[in-house]
Amino acid sequence: MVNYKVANESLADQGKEALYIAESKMPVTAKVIRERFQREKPLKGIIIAGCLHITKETGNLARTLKAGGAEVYLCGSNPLSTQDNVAAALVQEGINVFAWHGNTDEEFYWCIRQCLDAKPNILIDDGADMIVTAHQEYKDLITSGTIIACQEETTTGVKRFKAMDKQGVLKVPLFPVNDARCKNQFDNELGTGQGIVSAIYGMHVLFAGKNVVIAGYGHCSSGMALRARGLGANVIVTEVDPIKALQAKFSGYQVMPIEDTLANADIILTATGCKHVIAPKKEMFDKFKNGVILGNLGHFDIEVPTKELYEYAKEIKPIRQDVEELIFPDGKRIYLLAKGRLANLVLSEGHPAEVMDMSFGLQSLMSEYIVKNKNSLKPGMIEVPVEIDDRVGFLKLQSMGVEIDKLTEEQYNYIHGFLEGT
Ligand code: RBV
Repeated sequence: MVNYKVANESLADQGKEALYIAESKMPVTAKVIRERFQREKPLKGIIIAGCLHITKETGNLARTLKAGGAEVYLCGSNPLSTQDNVAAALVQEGINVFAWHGNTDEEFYWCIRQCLDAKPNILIDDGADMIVTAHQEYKDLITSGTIIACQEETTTGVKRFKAMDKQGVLKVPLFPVNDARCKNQFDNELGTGQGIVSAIYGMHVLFAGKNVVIAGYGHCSSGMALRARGLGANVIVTEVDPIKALQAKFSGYQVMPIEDTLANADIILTATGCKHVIAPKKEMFDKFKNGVILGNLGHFDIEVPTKELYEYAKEIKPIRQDVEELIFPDGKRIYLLAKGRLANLVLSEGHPAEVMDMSFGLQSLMSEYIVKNKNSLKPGMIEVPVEIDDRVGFLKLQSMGVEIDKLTEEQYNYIHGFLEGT
């Protein structure tokens, strides 16, 4: 029996088409690994719960896990990122889905609880909400050993788990899949980087000649700065980390405090993982240039002070799909993308299948690794083994028909030795 709650089951055919397109661009996850999983069934008898954006790419991860023998439960990791057609199609394929576009915060957690009620053995989270809920409300799943281990997809989630680990409250083995090279160097840099086009989808705006402020210069935001520059924008980067600020400066961007950018910024896009990148104060809001576009590509909707902006606005007008015009008391108009939520997921379809192929290839192989090593995993953060990271990289290259050199024995000994010098 399939358990589910989705928006509209009649969208399934549309969802199947979307899944089909993504599948053709995900040769690692949806072909090589899936075909082996199909034969070997490494996840037989395992229940996997994923709190992920319900997209055509995530759908293909779910199919691969199911091919490996797992029973799969899915809920959305953001109330506005669920693609309802994909959710409907997955239900028809026997995947348990609790997700619909536009659910309330209360419904969001109800969906998470439906997945946890299934007593999953592996949790795959994106942003930490499901695993934190398991720690707070489903302690028995942890103490009984039902949960073998967990995987985290995104930077913000990893940050939360590092804090839990430091405070001694992380009670499960946790693999920060985000931190693997095959994840953050492609999904974050290229996927989020290219996600700046969500501002174009949202407002149909020209970047060339605009003052575009990119808040942050980590993996995601440095990719965004590069793409904005490529579109001809005058890019200004804001940072709190001196080294990242230097990297931005030496890459040729202007660097300054965000407050100093406000009077001239035409577009402000955040991806810092922090809160209140623009301080939630009237004095700051009054500095905005008339017509500024505000968007966030970080995981949570608190980088741009959405709540305070709504409170300050005397009028809020939806003007396009997922774009609102906020009219301030002095008549100034600003444009908020996606209610301050991940514009790259809400306004476009999420990161392209080509990069999600690597992220989800890692998630698939890590699920297998967890089952194989279940008796030796200890609570706390555990790095993704480098061999698995390399394996996904190798499979991706192979799928693209790209060959690389191999070390000779002599070269191997040289780079692993110290005796040879001047
Ligand atoms: N993300 N998933 C998609 N197409 O399914 N797009 C982006 C997709 C993930 C990405 O891995 C990132 O770390 C996370 O969403 C942010 O919530």
